[in-house]
Amino acid sequence: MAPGDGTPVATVTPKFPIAHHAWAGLTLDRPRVMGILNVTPDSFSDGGAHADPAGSIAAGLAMAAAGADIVDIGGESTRPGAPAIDPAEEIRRAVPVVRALAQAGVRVSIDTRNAATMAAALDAGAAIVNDVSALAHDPAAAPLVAARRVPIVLMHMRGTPATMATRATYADIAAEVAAELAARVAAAEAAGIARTAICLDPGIGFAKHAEHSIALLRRLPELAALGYPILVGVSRKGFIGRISGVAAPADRLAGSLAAGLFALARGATLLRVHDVRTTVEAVRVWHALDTGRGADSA
Ligand code: HH2
Repeated sequence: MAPGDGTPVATVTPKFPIAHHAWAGLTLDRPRVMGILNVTPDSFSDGGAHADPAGSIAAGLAMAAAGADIVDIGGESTRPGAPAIDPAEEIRRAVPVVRALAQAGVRVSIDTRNAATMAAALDAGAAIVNDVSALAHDPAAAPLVAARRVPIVLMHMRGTPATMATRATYADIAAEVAAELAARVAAAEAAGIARTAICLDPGIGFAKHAEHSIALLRRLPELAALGYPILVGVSRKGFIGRISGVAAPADRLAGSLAAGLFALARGATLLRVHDVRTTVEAVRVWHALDTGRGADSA
């Protein structure tokens, strides 16, 4: 299906009455919000904003207070073309922030492709691993996640952030992404990771041009049909800039909300976002309308 060809999107049915098992200690009977905390100098939308640990810790606490269910801490930028960094540097950036937020009672995920960083973050109190390579980058990662029995986000990507732009060729994007994610699920389960530990992510913007991200979001029900909770990260991404004409990533909140709510209506259960407070408000209203259960249940 070509994007923008006027093909109707998949039928929408309220999905939150259909309960998933809990994931990462979160019941999935309502949408959940993951706040993005990049402790990097070069992330695409907030690089350098949280360069010192004290500022990062304060920002993470503010996200939790604003209603984030998870705070996702990343010490390596995965923007298109970004170079890989040494895990020791990633650990140096991320782990003090992980430790402080975990000690404050925040549910923390560590956004990394490196097993050494996963181990250090888990030791410091992280509760979830978020791997944009779906455990393909580091052969030590899957055994580690299995041994630690922690929840894991398996995200779809091809190649590496440095090479992924050259791999964005699809004949049938939803079928190919579903098959490639299913292969990563099989590898994870073969390594001993429990089915209930797994959450899937379409990897919006990773080895995907704008038209691919749009087509994949429209066909998200086909990924949800794999039977795992779905996390979607659309916040401030390039396709939103392309559609809305907003060049500066930090100014893409309106488009990010529109795309996030669209994803929730088509099978996503968790949203990974920069703007936590506004997203939580929007999600509460959307959920009350979707279920008809009223504001008190949101
Ligand atoms: N997107 C980014 C990084 N990590 N993890 C998951 N599960 N899903 C995503 O869509 C995703 C992710 C890229 O966004 P950001 O963290 O804002 O920027 P950068 O990679 O430049 O740090």
